[in-house]
Amino acid sequence: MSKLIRKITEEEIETYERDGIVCLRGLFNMDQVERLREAADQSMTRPSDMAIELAEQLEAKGRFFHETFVWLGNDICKDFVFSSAAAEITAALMGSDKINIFFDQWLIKEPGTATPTPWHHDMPYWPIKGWQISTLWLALDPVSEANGAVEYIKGSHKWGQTYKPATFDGSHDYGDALPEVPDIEAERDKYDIVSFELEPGDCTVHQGLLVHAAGGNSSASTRRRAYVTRWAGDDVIYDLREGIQEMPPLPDIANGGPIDSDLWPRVLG
Ligand SMILES: O=C(O)CCC(=O)C(=O)O
Repeated sequence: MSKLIRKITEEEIETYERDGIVCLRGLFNMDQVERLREAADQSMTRPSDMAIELAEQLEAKGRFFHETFVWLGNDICKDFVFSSAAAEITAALMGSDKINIFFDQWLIKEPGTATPTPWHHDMPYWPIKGWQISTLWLALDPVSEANGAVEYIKGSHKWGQTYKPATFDGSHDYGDALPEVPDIEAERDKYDIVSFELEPGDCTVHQGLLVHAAGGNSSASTRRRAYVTRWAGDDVIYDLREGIQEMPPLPDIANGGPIDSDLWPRVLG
């Protein structure tokens, strides 16, 4: 039975395909938001091995909390991954029958955290290949430019270029095989940059090659808690190679084949 409270429209699908980013409002309710806020508190007080304190590592003020693969150890997140509308939303946008959860993630910037998220795109960090890869960025607080709304360059998923991953905290060496992301800040006018003011329960979905970044949280008291889920569709295959993001132990599956595994289970299809 569908978990969607309404259909994803043709216009939303077209926007996602054309721009690589679409904003969807009100598809998650406050009950879900409250539960995820509770899960965020649990993670922030008892972080897993996959947590990183990014501001602390940079010796910067505030707190930029980052944790991946939360659902593996948190029942609220596991329930969201398997029982919310998120998989159906991304299936509709990507035109995919099958959906695997790739991973989930906290990206939480507390008030007074100047640390930006650098311009980057997601695919080069990950040991997977394909077009049907998307991220659902769910706001658990009101989000505006002041507290770190994500900015996206419309259409950059179709530039036909893959860039070297930008290290968020300088702890990982991704090698020199790929070119650096252009200095977008120096020439912002050249790009079609979009961002969204969000209410709790609103989300954006972006394609895995879309170039994006975020400022710090300069607000005095508005937290910026985001619960981010990464989803893989029909055409995604395992692509184990040098220099990928740190992950839990990787599954024993054939390189070049489907990613179905305990780490990346099917949620739909
Ligand atoms: O939330 C942020 O600061 C960055 C978001 C991001 O990089 C992503 O969702 O892939």
